Amino acid sequence: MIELHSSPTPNGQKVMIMLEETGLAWKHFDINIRLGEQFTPEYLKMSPNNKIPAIVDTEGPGGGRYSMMESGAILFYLAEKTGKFLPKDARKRYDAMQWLFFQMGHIGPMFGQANHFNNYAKDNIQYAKDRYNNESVRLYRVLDNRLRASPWIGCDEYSIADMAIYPWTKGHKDRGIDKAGYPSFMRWFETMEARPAVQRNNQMATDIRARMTKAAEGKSAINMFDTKDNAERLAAATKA
Ligand SMILES: N[C@@H](CCC(=O)N[C@@H](CS)C(=O)NCC(=O)O)C(=O)O
Repeated sequence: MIELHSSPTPNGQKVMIMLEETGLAWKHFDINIRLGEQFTPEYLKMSPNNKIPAIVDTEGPGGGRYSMMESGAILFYLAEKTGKFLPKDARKRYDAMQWLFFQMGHIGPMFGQANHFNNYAKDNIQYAKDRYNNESVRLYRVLDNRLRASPWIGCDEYSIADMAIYPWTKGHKDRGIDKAGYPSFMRWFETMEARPAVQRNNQMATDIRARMTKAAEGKSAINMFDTKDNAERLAAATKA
């Protein structure tokens, strides 16, 4: 059984999609990052960087529980465990890995910072907004170009690269990304949304979010974006 200790953000959803696609037995354990649950000593044992998602495989390598952080590594682990969604052919496998790393190194960080400076930063910093918004639009162009040459992002097979990228691109309309300007991206996006596992993920993400909101009622939220407080929270939770 795979325990997914997470929240349904894009990084959490990519793992949910993979778990649904593979048919592995799994269970979601809510980690409410707005309440600071990523800083508990128990969670930090699974995810020392205090981020979601983390998994525990109750039948890990060699037998027994095995925990992991970092969503890209988790997708790779689940692909190797099941023999699914990472091609056997070496060239295709390396192609898929390049695009998985592209998501981890570019789409996640740039879209994440754009969201931060557009919606959460306490100061209105135009330079930061422009930098990350421009990068985000550029990355949609990279995706559209790639998908003009390839049916799927990684290679000619559906893979963990597609699963990693899809949840991040759900906000494409807000960025003015449409069929006229990005036809190949939109063809892929619609193909992704037609997959039953992706549809199940989207419904679960809505349900889990509602459950977490309800569980948080009456509790005080942390300011997740205060980096000084976060450093202190981590130090307090891990002091020797
Ligand atoms: N590279 C990490 C990024 C994970 C990440 O940034 N998670 C965010 C939510 S999407 C988080 O846990 N934030 C809580 C915090 O910063 O304290 C991964 O892909 O797993």
